[in-house]
Amino acid sequence: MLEHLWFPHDISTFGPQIDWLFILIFWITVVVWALVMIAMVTFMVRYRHRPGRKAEYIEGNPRLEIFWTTATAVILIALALMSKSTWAEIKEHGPPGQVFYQVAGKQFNWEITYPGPDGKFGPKAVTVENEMHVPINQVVRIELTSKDVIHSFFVPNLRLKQDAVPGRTIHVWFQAREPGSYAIPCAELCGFGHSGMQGTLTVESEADFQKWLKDQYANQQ
Ligand SMILES: [Cu+2]
Repeated sequence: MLEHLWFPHDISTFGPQIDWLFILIFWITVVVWALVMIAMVTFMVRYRHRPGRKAEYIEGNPRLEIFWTTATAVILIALALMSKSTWAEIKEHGPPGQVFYQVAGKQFNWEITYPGPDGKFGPKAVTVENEMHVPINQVVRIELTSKDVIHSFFVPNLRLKQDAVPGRTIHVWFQAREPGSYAIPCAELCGFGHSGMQGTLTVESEADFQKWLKDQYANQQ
């Protein structure tokens, strides 16, 4: 029951790195929150109004201020260094692609274009709305764009989220490790139909994927 309060099931090769960073930042935040709450309650009790006691004027404590500013800076810099390699792998390079798609957000659908049997995004390419099929364990590379406003391509089970921006093509990649059906909601408020903008990612065997793709080519003609 409690698993619904935590992360959706991770099927991405880079998912464990993202989850690890998230949990690390989460617990740092929990500890800081607890310390702030303890300090606040302590001060509320200690400095509460008592008849006859005179208020004191405190000018500040430079040593304490230097301490918490430095501690915050050290935590931020450490987190930046620790997340650098994950960011570089997901957003900058990553492995070479095996399957290539073009995805465009538009009010209020995901348009997924599969290359034609010739492997090109030419006249034989097929465009399907909201249905993304990928072969399992293969590196999928997507050229992501938008036809109207800003959308966000979000696959929670893949730990993948990227804005789709009109006039720009942004590359994203992923490698799905488990077969199944997963939601692709739009994660950027894009208009009145935003809440209903959702595609489906189907991760399946290479044979099932090829069969499905062949059907799409046949439907196109
Ligand atoms: Cu949207």
